[in-house]
Amino acid sequence: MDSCLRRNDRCIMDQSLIRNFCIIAHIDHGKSTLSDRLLELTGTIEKRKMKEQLLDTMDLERERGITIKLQPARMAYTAKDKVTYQLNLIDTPGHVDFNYEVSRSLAAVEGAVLLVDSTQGVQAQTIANLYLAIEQDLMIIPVLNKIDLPNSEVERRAEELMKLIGCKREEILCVSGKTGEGVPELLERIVRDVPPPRGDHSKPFRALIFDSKYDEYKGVVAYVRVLDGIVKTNDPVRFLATKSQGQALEVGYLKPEYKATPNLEAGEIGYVVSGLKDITAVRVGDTVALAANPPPRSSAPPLLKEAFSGDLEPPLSKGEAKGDLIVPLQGYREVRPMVYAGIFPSEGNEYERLRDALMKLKLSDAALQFEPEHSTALGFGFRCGFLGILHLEIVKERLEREHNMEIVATLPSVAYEVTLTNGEEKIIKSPLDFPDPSHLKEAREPWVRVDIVTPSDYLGNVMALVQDRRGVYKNTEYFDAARAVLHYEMPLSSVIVDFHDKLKSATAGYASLNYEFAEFRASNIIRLDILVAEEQVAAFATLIHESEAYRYGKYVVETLKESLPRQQFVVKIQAAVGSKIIASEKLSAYRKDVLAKLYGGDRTRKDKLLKKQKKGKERMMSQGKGRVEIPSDTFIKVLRRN
Ligand SMILES: Nc1nc2c(ncn2[C@@H]2O[C@H](COP(=O)(O)OP(=O)(O)OP(=O)(O)O)[C@@H](O)[C@H]2O)c(=O)[nH]1
Ligand SMILES: [Mg+2]
Repeated sequence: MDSCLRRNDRCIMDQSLIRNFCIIAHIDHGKSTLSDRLLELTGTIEKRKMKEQLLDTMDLERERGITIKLQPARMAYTAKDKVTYQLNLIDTPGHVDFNYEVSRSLAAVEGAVLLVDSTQGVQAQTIANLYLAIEQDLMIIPVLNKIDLPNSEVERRAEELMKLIGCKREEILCVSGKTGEGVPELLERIVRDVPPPRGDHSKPFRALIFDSKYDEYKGVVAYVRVLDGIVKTNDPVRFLATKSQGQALEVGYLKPEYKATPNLEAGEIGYVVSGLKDITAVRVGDTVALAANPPPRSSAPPLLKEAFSGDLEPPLSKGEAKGDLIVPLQGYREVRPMVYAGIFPSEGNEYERLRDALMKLKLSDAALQFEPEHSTALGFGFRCGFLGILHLEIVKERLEREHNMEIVATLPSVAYEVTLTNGEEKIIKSPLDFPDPSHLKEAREPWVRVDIVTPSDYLGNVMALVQDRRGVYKNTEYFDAARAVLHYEMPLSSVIVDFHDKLKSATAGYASLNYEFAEFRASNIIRLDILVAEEQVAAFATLIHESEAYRYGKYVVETLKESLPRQQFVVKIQAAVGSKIIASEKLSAYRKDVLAKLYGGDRTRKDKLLKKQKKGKERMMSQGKGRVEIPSDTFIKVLRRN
């Protein structure tokens, strides 16, 4: 690149030639496809190597057609002014469950391309992600996409965008990620409008870790945004919060594959291979500095604060680096999981392997949380926190695919706060930890603020659905007569499992949903147990609002009846609250036809065979074989609640 200045014999990247930006949007509005065109137009990827949604690098992303992880890519772009710029793009996911990826990406850049599908208009995550970008004080470039489609409504959607961000019509670009129309203009706009980074080359090196990854060959790789200074290959580095030391065995940028460079400098986005074997040494949100530059003694690195998805502190470029002393950047607050579920190895002796797999996975999935848990039925495993059901499914699949683990996941549940009669306060993440009602003074459940964007025609349906889920109406805002945003407060437990599906079917697929944590509120929570063949299935125990226990109990019992394989004996399936059975079904026995080979003969021979079969079954039951193995896909079926 011809953008290298020389100072003190060092090659210095002129920051005025760097542009760092994200693409943010509602799910499926075309972020990854637009990224393809940017990579293509800038010649970053050769035509013959181009494939659709190239930045969706995980198999799972390609199979499902959704982005799960943020993905940086560097491009060199020679603009109309004949100057070559370094563009650092980060493609982000649109699904609400991967929202933490978006907020971490936003902290690494100066600008955001806000993409809106011109056939769909502004949706719930358009608004949510826009607010995240505004909180970070980013330059926003509004773009309407998919203008090649016949049902694209550019002017109407432009009105929506103008209303949402208060921009002028001429500021909105119109593009097609499919055909590439309008994309050259977008590149020019990025160069013109996204502010260049303002780091200081002369200060000691410090960089924010916005993502990390476990690479089989390289070990732990940190994705960084350099704030100040420079790091060169083989420089000794230290991680301020974890206090670990390593060596920058390799530094470079992503294209999106690794491209090693001699150094990384102020303003750039790239990666540092730490050379550390310990997976816990590198943490997202931490600051990496040179080992020669210790933090000031008076201000030990602050612990990263607790927080909620999306709600994050800016990566303060305000933090001062005084002399040789490095002040840690104010990393990310940790995410607040929305749902918890137990994850256990199918084979009891695989606990250690599961722990190792979870730790490696956490490096590339910062929103995942876990702590050890023991269950009498399932043995040693982990209680894991997720941002939603899709997140849970993805983690489960990644454990199976990338780490070759066979696992059982318990029913997901939200966390509750309880106050015991002795005044003790507890957070309950597993139904089995819920206190006996006689010790319980108060239980509180999490509530969320919910935004639903819907065509006005379906307002009635949406309202009925939310009411059915204990929702509390707040207010409505209109984009125009035909589309509105409804604001509600709802218990999180009513939202996480199947609310999105139900909302889609109530609105012919048109409504979209976003939610964020509000607070814990006092609630009548009870524990519902499921018994199969009179034995409690720990993995099915669930905490639920009293008013929903009957309906839910009945649902689980019926689903189990449909999906459990038949046994050689009659299986009772029951839902119970304490000792009270509130729903019950019987799964009839699978009968081996012992008379099949019998032809002719008299009644006594038949009776004899049947008697023998009955005896056999009795003996089996008395030997404790009346137990029912529950296949893991049955758990998933119950969980899906279709
Ligand atoms: N006709 C047309 N289709 C498009 C355009 N852009 C994207 N698509 C299609 O829209 C679908 C979603 O595109 P993606 O690029 O995966 O969308 P995304 O925003 O990255 O999705 P997530 O990352 O999962 O949020 C794909 O089927 C694309 O082929 C466009 O400009 N025109
Ligand atoms: Mg995508």
